[in-house]
Amino acid sequence: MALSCGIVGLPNVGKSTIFNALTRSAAALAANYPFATIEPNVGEVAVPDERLRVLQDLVNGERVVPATVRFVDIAGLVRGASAGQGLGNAFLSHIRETDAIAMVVRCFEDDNVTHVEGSPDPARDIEIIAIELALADLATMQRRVEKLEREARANPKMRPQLDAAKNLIAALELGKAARTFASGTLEHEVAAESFLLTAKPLLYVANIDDSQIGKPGPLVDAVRRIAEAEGSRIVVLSGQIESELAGLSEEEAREFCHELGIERSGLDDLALAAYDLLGLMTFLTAGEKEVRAWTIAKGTAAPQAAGKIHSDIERGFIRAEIVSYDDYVTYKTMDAMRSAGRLRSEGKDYIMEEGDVVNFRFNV
Ligand SMILES: Nc1nc2c(ncn2[C@@H]2O[C@H](COP(=O)(O)OP(=O)(O)O)[C@@H](O)[C@H]2O)c(=O)[nH]1
Ligand SMILES: [Mg+2]
Repeated sequence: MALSCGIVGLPNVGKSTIFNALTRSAAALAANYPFATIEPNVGEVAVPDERLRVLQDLVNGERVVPATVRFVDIAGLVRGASAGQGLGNAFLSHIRETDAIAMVVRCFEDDNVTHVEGSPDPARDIEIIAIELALADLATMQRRVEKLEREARANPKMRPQLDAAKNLIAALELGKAARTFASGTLEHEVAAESFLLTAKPLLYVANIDDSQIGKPGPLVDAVRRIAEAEGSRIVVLSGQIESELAGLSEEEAREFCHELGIERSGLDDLALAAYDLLGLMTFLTAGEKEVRAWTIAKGTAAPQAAGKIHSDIERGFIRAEIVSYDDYVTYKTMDAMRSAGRLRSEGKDYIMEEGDVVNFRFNV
């Protein structure tokens, strides 16, 4: 299963606008690749990668296939969701199925668009969502503690698990997210095993109006302060502008960005940030037929990376011939890379690095 990033937030903050722009621009930019929407609310989005075009020029590649990241548009969460308000637990279970969270925070003012709480207030709006997620996790952990207490009575070895679960409850009651426990701690492990919502990595999306482009107002500052305090990332974009950009050709979009004084679409920033948040990285293949970015989890070994291309390559793996992207661009031809000693031969224990350009050798 591909990892996915859920788009969450209060109703009417621009989640669907951003989701639709993401999937529409992906479809428009890569007409030769079946992106599109998998289900109405699940979309596969291209991860922008300048390196592909550079490699394409070098090897005279016919086409380019970018890496993708999967987004899920989740219906709005309201105050009381954990107690069944709105669609309540159905929303929460949709979030549970995702691997990371992009929380959209409304930073645009528009009297024509109702705000469920009256008017945008990022700190309060973020807190409402955070509290609902924490309350849902509390209920999960309370059931878990009951079970662990029975288990610990029969088997004292379960004691540390039980203690960790109780520590998680104490933290959640203080409004702290489970993700604040560092990886390597037992609390972190128990939280992941329990699929806690607040254990998922999170980034903030500040949805601004066009008047704030290039000069973000106090609402964005409020989101930024919260993100910084938590060590979370923030992406600032305008859902409305992005949905206009998504309908344009690449050329027109570049011109429009130029007029607005922005370098590129905020959606690119979002796709990149989500990719990183999910712990994903890219290796590259460069052939005449196709120059392609492949997605793997950080820390993946060469044979499993090969398996992304085809299970036969993983099964018959002999070695990986690798050049780093930078060397590829510097030396340009295989011969030059080889004589400069930049072409490495790596075995089955090699851990792939970002931007490795790879040719796998395998037995059929
Ligand atoms: N002014 C303004 N309106 C927006 C922006 N983004 C979304 N909207 C509007 O807000 C309303 C709710 O947006 P929607 O994406 O359906 O919100 P969701 O409930 O979070 O999925 C729609 O009428 C959008 O056109 C924005 O950046 N600026
Ligand atoms: Mg929506």
